[in-house]
Amino acid sequence: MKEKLEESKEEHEKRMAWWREAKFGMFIHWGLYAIPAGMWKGKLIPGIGEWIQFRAKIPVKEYEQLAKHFNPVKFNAEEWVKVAKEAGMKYLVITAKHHDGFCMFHSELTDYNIVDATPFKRDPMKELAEACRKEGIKFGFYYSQLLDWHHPDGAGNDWDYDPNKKNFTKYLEEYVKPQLRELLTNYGPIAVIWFDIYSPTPEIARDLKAWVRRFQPDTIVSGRIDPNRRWDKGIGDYMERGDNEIPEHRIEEDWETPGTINDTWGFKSYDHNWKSSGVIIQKLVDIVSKGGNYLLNVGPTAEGIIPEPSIRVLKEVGAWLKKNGESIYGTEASPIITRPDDPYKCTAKQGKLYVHVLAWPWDGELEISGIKNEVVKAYFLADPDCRDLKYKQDGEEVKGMKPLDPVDNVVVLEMSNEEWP
Ligand code: JFZ
Repeated sequence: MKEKLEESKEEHEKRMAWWREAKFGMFIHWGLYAIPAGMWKGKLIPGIGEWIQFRAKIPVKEYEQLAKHFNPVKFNAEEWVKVAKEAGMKYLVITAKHHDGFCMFHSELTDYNIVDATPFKRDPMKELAEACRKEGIKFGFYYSQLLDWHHPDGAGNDWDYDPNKKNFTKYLEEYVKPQLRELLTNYGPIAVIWFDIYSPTPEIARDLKAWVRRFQPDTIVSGRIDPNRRWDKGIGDYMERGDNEIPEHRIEEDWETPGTINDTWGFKSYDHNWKSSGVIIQKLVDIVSKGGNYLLNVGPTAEGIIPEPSIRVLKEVGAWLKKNGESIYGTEASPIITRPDDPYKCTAKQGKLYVHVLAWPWDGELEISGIKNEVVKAYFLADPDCRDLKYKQDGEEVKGMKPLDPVDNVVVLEMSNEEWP
């Protein structure tokens, strides 16, 4: 049966309010693929870790065996949620079912789930939902609605199943929808359902969205519910960018960049290409200055541990946010147009312009243009005493300020009145 959906702009605005304030969330890719961790039968399998079954064309019967060995005894929901909270993240989205089809939650629809098929026998989604509620972090599920390499009628696995014999409608009606019902009724309030690449048709996308609304009208639906990659308003509640992709300019519509700290989503034992916390902070600032959110991934191990290099980076980002969070959370995109090679990016709140100086000019003096108001005070946001920074204003130009921090010196310019920005 097809769901009907009509909803007002007000309902949409209300649903998006927390998300627009939040700016920064934790993505978690966790599943059976954490066991091979990028290696199959002694071979390094190139590409992102969670795609190993596809890349190595592992037969379902073989891949399934991994479940018997999945026993993440070191998993601790409270610890994970604390890592997110300490990092300054406001929401958490975790893979309930990725493309490999293995369910990381207890499902009545299949035994291929963490409670029934593994020695672990616990439902980590229950524990995480609970821990998030306790810590005030919004909780959401990633759910692969199109690709399912395990289900005979799901898309993507043509090495085990004949694509001509697949019945996608059956998979959708008798599997995907009932599973979404489980996710939306057994785990308390669900902040986001993060559908991924891509619903086959606009009709199916709309139907899935209405199905989500039926159980939890406040749940935000990701942009990849749309049939195609799109950079305009589609069927989802916001636009999802490509992985790690940041647009060149400010975008008015709500959008999010999903990002990795190294080069994989699911854990890979030999991916050590970690971005530094400085790079992550600058990406966060870039994204927020253009009006977007940053959903930053961690890929826990098969033992249930978030890799130490990720934790270190997240701690450092969190420490920076503790001092400079005012310039991120609840801000608006930059009222000033900056070019990619400008040494600063901006965010704004009423009467305040936050100038994130990403690379202090070599001559040591910062010059900002496009200031359409009189500046009455300048100071570093990280300075608890808000000591005055020296500057000169000449029309729309503010010049002469000197640096403090090697990564991002957030300078606050307070305006004489609140009409701009
Ligand atoms: C998808 C998944 O296939 C992948 O495993 C991971 O979960 C990631 C977050 O999302 O991969 C994509 C989807 C879209 C683009 C790139 C990778 N894109 O639009 O550029």
